[in-house]
Amino acid sequence: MRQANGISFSRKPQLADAHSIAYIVRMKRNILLHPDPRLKKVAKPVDDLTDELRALADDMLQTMYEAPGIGLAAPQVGNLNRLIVLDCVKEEGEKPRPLIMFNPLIKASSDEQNTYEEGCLSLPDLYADVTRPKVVDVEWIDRDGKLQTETFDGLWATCVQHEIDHLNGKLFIDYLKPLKRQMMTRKMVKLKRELARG
Ligand code: K1U
Ligand code: ZN
Repeated sequence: MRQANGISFSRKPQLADAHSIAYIVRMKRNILLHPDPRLKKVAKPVDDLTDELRALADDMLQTMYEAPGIGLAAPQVGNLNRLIVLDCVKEEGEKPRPLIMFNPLIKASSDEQNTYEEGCLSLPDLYADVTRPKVVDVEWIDRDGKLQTETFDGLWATCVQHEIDHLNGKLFIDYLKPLKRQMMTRKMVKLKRELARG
C-alpha cells in the first residue's frame, strides 16, 4: 500500500485487475459507488418488519461476505431503510457472527477514542484513518423483531458507527480534511468512468 497526503491506497485499479474491484460485478446485490446521490440520503426507520425486508437483510449479508467486507448498510445497495448488517470476526476458523440490525441506535458512546484505518465498499481500495468513540452501546431490532442491546468495542464499535453513518448519508471520507476527501472523490470519479467504458 502506498501513502500520499496521509491517505493510503493501493495502486491504481485497472479493469484487468480482477481481484481489486471484482466485487462490483459478482455479488448478490450491486453496491453503489461514491459519488452517488443515493449515498447522501437519510434512510427512514423500519416500522413494519416484512418478509421482504428480511430477504433484503439476508441478501445484504451474502453480498457483504462475497465482497468481502465486515459491514454493509441498506443505502449502499440502493435501499433507504434503516438496516445494517455486520460481522467483524476476521480470524480464519473462528465462528462467524452475522448481525442484522433494523433501526440501530447508539445509546451511549465512550469518551475514549479509537483510530482505525477505515475502508468502504462504496470506495474500493481507498483507506484513511478515522477517529471515533472506542466503545458504544447500541440498541436495535433483530431479524425476529426482538429489541436487542449490546456494548461494542474495538473494530465492532468502529464498524457499527461506520454503518449507522451510512444510514445518515455520511461516509468515512466526510471525517477527512477537504483536500483528502476531494482526492478520494476524484479517484472514484475516474474509476467509475473507467468501469462505464468497460
Ligand atoms: O460499509 C462498508 O462499506 C463496509 C466496510 C466496513 C468497515 C470497514 C473498516 C472500518 C469500518 C467499517 C468494509 O467492510 S471495507 C472492507 C474491509 O474492511 C475488510 C474486508 C475484508 C476483510 C477485512 C476487512
Ligand atoms: Zn462504508
